[in-house]
Amino acid sequence: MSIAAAVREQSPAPAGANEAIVAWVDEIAAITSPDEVVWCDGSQSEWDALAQSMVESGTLTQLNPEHRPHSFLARSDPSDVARVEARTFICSETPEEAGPTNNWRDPAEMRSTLDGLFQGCMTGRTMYVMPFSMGPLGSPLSKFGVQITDSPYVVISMAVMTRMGSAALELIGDDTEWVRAIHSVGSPLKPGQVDVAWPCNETKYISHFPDTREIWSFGSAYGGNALLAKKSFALRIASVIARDEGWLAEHMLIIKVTNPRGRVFHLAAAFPSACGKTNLAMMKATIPGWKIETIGDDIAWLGKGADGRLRAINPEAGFFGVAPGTGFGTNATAMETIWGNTVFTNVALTDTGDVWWEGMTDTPPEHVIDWQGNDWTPESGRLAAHPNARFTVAARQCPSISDDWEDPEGVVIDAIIFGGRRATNVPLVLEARDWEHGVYLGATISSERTAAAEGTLGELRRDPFAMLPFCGYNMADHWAHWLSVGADLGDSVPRIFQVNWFRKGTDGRFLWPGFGENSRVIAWILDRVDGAVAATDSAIGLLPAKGALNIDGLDVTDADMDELFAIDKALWLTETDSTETFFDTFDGRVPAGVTKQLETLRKNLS
Ligand code: OXD
Ligand code: MN
Repeated sequence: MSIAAAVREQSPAPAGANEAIVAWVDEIAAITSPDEVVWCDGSQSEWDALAQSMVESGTLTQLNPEHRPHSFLARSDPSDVARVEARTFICSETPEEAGPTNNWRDPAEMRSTLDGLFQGCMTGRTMYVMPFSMGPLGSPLSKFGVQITDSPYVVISMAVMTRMGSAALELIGDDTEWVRAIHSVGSPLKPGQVDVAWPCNETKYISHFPDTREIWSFGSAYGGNALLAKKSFALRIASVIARDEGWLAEHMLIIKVTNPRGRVFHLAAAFPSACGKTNLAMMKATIPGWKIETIGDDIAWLGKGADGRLRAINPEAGFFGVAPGTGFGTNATAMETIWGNTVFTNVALTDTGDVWWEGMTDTPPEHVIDWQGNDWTPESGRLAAHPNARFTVAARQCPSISDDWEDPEGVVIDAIIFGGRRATNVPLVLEARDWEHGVYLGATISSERTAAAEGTLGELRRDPFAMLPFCGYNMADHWAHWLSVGADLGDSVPRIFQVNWFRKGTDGRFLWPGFGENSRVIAWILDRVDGAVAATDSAIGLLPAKGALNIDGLDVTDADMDELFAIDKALWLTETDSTETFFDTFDGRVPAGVTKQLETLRKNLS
């Protein structure tokens, strides 16, 4: 009997399971040689049993239920703490299809490398099969995937982050497309070998095959490297599917906003990593009468609805949020969300069995166990939580979750926002003149790598559409695709805006208070959509007319307001040169609609 058949005899596929999935699972089991195959049903009892077994094996620590009910702490291997962009590959037929912003590998070469690595890589371990839906079960906008993994930590995380289990499997029929995702920590066990708390491998490959809609991930159990539904499927592979099918898979949060007149809007917003996206997704408005509710904090799938308007769903079911910096002062909603039923990774453990991280409280505890399991005091001179420490929690637990967050038709998007972290040039808020100009704003999103000295431009980290590490095909083609989606939407395209919470004065100080006060900017944006406030044209786009942005009660001087919107033409011209150099890296593939915007900007500035 073949290994695969023997394994199947031990743990048969659920009755009625899609035959193609069953055959594929057998095929992967034959390559990876697990001791056992388990088909996940996504039930609470399955989750609890896995969590309990990881408490027993030392992978998880159960937190004190008095403080944090039904919650756990995982400490990763210190070498496995974040997404590894340098080990993330797009294996399209040609390097041009992947484009200059991706690591390309020849698919045949990569397959041969992976064949070697995956051979027997699950020996001594259990192989879990996780069918899942990205997007609400049964929504016409949802897509299916099946992930195989040998990490129970990945199973309990995927169960929070996606709709995973029997209900998803039942919906995958013979004609349903599904994405194949194979993950291994790459750490086979010899007979009798004692496992470590966080198995992983120094060698890491996060490989994507866009043509066959496949993901192969080896060597890491952390976040986006291992929870393959998230960045790998919902962005890299989905962006290719979206290009082929005429929709958009974007690194965007989605919020619902109600204005004081009771009108409801929906906004999608793209920000590079570490620009406060979760804060905006869960923001409490500081101006009276405005209400913000959460639909998604990281990824949006957008497409033209039957009504001809751009509609969006959040394909995820949970939040994988960065813990450090999250506190009742900065994001009270996130703190309320993680009251319990949460898996924490690489945060500190307090003496009373709760979690702590930098920024959670103003005063640090006197003693904790740090993310590496060592004693820590405020005098230790190092961080108690890893800067990329995370919480994994169900979206439905968020007190600001919107009642339409699982609308199977998606919500109508009224405005799109592009943000970055810019000390110079980019004003607090700017409205695009039209869709093409908006696509230019998306294509030129960037963050300043180094602090700008007075009158200079800091070095720009280009992050077009905040998709730099997440676009599964040539970024310039992604811009062309945005242009064609806009053309297809015609007059019903949403308005596009750019925001920058991080502009600094010549004295190096942040000019804008940020956090909840950003709701004032959201209010201006939606008042524009509502036709309630004026804008003035400028060289770079439409700016709030004097007095149109509500700063009542804010401690921002008139001089700071002027600086927040100042246009230094010389500095802007330097930026257009930098943009041209960036566009040149795409070897003539940047669409004319985008290069034309650069010419217009230069003309306006000179
Ligand atoms: C994330 C990221 O983890 O964008 O969401 O890096
Ligand atoms: Mn993200």
